[in-house]
Amino acid sequence: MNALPILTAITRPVSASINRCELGYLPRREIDFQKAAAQHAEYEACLAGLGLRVVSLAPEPDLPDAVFVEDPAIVVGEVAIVTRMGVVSRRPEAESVARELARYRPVRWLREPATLDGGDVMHAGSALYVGSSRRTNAAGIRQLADELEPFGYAMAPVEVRDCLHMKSACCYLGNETILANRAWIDPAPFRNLRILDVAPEEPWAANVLAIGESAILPSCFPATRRILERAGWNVIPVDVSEIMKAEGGVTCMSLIFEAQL
Ligand code: CIR
Repeated sequence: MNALPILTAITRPVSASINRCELGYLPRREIDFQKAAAQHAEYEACLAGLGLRVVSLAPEPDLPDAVFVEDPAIVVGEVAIVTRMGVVSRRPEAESVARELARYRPVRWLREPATLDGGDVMHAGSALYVGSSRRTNAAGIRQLADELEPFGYAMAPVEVRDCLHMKSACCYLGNETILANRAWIDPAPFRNLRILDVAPEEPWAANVLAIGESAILPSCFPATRRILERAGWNVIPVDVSEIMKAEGGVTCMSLIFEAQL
């Protein structure tokens, strides 16, 4: 008899070297490692509180961005795709993520000349929106399509500007709805979805992690919180101020998928 699938979140602790992280659009600011680690632990507790099984990978103290496990892989029901990340310094993060994913899915790898970060991929049912960004190139989008279209996923490319990843600009909330900052994306590919706009004074607020009716949102975005609550989401605010200095948000720190173990 098959066990019921369990919503699983792969995470990894903040690296002691996080102050050497990559940055795309933000100026470098000192990150308090202890505080970042504590905020990360709260984030994991929040996932566990929502009923997820949290699988924490071993730390990678010498890989500054290793906490951002969303970027090295895309996981769908049938397969896991290990990406070839857009910055060379991050590519060694993929090996350990792939090893863990191999417990749950067949694993496939993107190859040169593809570059693609998981932060540029948004699932909405069988539609996959993929941002064309400084980190994700046309070969990355094409190889991802070649891997996933045979399983029935439809790939829609999205132009991203002025931010690191597509999911800095828009995230899927469920119920055919996205939260978005339209200044940073071309909204045309989302015409079949309802768009909730972030509060204009909170351009960074679109990176939200929706799990069922709940939405994990950085606590520094109270106006967008009200917008989400009015639309019916149960918002769970988390303080990720130190993580945000590394240009990360709430989706970046986990890889979430259903697993049967
Ligand atoms: C980087 O520049 O790659 C990291 N400092 C931040 C990555 C954030 N990841 C994400 O939004 N998916």
